[in-house]
This record gives sequence, C-alpha cells and structure tokens, in this order.
Amino acid sequence: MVTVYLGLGSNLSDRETSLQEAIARLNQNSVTVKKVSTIIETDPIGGPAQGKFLNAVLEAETDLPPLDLLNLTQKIEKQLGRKRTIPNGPRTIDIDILLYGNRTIHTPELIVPHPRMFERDFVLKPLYEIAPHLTLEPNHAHH
Ligand code: PH2
Ligand code: MG
Ligand code: MG
Repeated sequence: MVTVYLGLGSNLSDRETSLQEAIARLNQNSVTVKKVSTIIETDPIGGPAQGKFLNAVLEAETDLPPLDLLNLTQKIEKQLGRKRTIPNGPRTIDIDILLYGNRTIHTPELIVPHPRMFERDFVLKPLYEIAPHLTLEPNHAHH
C-alpha cells in the first residue's frame, strides 16, 4: 500500500456534486480515501476568464501503480463529463496526482510530484490542512 495525495478541482456545472462523486468513484476502485480537506472556493489561476473553482485535496491508500492510478483518474474525469478543449479551461472535474508515496516519477504521461503544485495555494493550503507533517520538495532537476 502506498499513501497518495490527489488534488480535486471543479468550476463547471454542479461543482460540489462533481467533487463528491469523484471521491466516491475513487473509493469504489481500490483507492481508499483516508482524509479529505475542507472544500475551498478559489479564483481561477491561468487559462481563459472562467468561473471560480471548488478545490480540495485528499489522502488515500492504494495498491495501484502510478500509471494505473493515472488511468483511473482520467477514466473518472471522463465519466463525470470532462471535455478536454482549452488548456487550463473550465472543467467539471480535474483529478491530479500530487504525490505518490515519496516517489519521483517522470514518464511522458505523468510527472510526480505535480510540477505546478508548489506555486498553487489552492493545492498547498488544503494539503497542509490534512498533512501538516509533509516536507515538500519540488523536483529541482526538472525546474
Ligand atoms: N486548475 C487549473 C488551472 N487553474 N485555478 C484554480 N483556482 N483551481 C484549479 O483547480 C485550477 C486553476 C489547471 O488544472
Ligand atoms: Mg490540474
Ligand atoms: Mg489535471
């Protein structure tokens, strides 16, 4: 079992339902959710002009290898109506792998730690709420 941290975001349609539904579907697919942060409303960072987000971070345990976890998160995004059009544009649900144990991962599909999480308050604040003990280091080799 490995402890993972996932970031959730939504700024389209019923934002709260999308977050809750994503959490439920992770739980039904071998990602056992242990902690969920407070859901916070945040101004959009980057991308086109768009509505405010609801963001949260969760801690979970899983046996899924990183790319299987990525495939699952992408499958759930699709099931919940995510359409990939404009980069950083509005979305019903975004599920990002922030941390996967203490591993560093660089594949064409997936980079962990999430390369932009360290500059994003909408990630760092809820992450600190549920995991104040974490010591975070961006991967300097790739910045
Ligand atoms: N996600 C983005 C881009 N900008 N801004 C906020 N406030 N919350 C997000 O989750 C978010 C964003 C790309 O994934
Ligand atoms: Mg994201
Ligand atoms: Mg994403």
